[in-house]
Amino acid sequence: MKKVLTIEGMSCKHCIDRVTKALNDINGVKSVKVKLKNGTATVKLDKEIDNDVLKNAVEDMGYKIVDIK
Ligand SMILES: [Cu+2]
Repeated sequence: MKKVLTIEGMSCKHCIDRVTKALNDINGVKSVKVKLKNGTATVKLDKEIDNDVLKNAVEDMGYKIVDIK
């Protein structure tokens, strides 16, 4: 299972690392691939995770989620 997060505010490799770590730390997240150019994070999940959990993890880091598919 997979979700694609569209994130506003990422501007450099440091941002990629922070977002990747924040998402990886969530129980049930198997892998995270952030594409800076597209402003997206593709998250592979071991189990269903509520969109709010993903959103809060990223927004706690100071970025903004504009879409989750
Ligand atoms: Cu940055």
